[in-house]
Amino acid sequence: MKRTLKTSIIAALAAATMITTAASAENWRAWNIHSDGHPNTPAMDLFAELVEASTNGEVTVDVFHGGVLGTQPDALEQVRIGAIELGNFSLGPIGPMVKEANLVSLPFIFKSVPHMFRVLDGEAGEIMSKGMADAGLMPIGWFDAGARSFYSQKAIETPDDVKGLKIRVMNNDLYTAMISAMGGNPSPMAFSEVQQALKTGVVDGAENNFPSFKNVGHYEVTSHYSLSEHLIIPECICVNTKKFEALSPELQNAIRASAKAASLYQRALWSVQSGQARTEVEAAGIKVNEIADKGPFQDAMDAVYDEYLKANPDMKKLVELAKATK
Ligand code: GTR
Repeated sequence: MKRTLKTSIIAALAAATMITTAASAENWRAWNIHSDGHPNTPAMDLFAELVEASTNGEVTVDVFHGGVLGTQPDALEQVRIGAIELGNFSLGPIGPMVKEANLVSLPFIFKSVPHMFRVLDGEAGEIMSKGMADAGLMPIGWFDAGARSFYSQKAIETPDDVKGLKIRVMNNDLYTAMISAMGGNPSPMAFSEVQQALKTGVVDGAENNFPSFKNVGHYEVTSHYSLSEHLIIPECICVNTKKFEALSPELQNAIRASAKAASLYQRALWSVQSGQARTEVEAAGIKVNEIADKGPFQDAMDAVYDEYLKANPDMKKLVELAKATK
């Protein structure tokens, strides 16, 4: 089934966008933090295959999985300066570099993943994409990364349960403010260090979606996953803007179409594999608790919004656009 879907995507895209004229070949390097077993890895591989097929080999992409080209904030800087051409990035660590991208890092800003995609497809998404492209990170595809929830050695049912806990977050002041607003101690840290930090008690907990919780072994060193779903953060395929714009319109179209097809494939994989990841961690002994009333968590975020919008009044429009999107 998986193979059939992938094969037909490649055939359809190659037929629709095949470039026939030969020019000088471009070989691009792509950063991916994930390894085998995570939906983004085959999606990035498919992107590379589609780019090669649809540009008739004029552009080829080598994907480096497992974060071997550096931490996410470093890789983002590398793409901005063109040392690496592209990557699959979370918008979380993009927020400190591109103000507009921080919309998605406001806790509970989206009602659901479909709502997030509707916002990205609307005016707010256009404004964000422009801000990112201006900063050197042009988004050409959007991936699903589900919702992020807390995990630790105890169940978290209310914001009070976060009090006093040291919680790992990604690099972004909004996340440190979010944890502080609940009385916890935020600890920004690279993804690759989190498992060891949880194991040795350097942090008491962290927050992520099920596939990442499972795939890098965080579930092996924690016992409870609490469905706070406080952040719904999209991911992008983001390309160095100058390199992308230096290509002919035909090549740009072929690469955009490849990113779109790879994104749809990623979303299809995600919808299946995120559920599987939950089943697997539960089978391994993780206790998953629902949080029936997320109201107290949302109320605790009022102070985060107030402070953020006071410091960034120009972000009010984006927040309003997101909230007004049905
Ligand atoms: C994952 C995401 C990564 C990285 C990681 C983290 O869900 O896919 O890009 O942001 O979370 O927590 O650092």
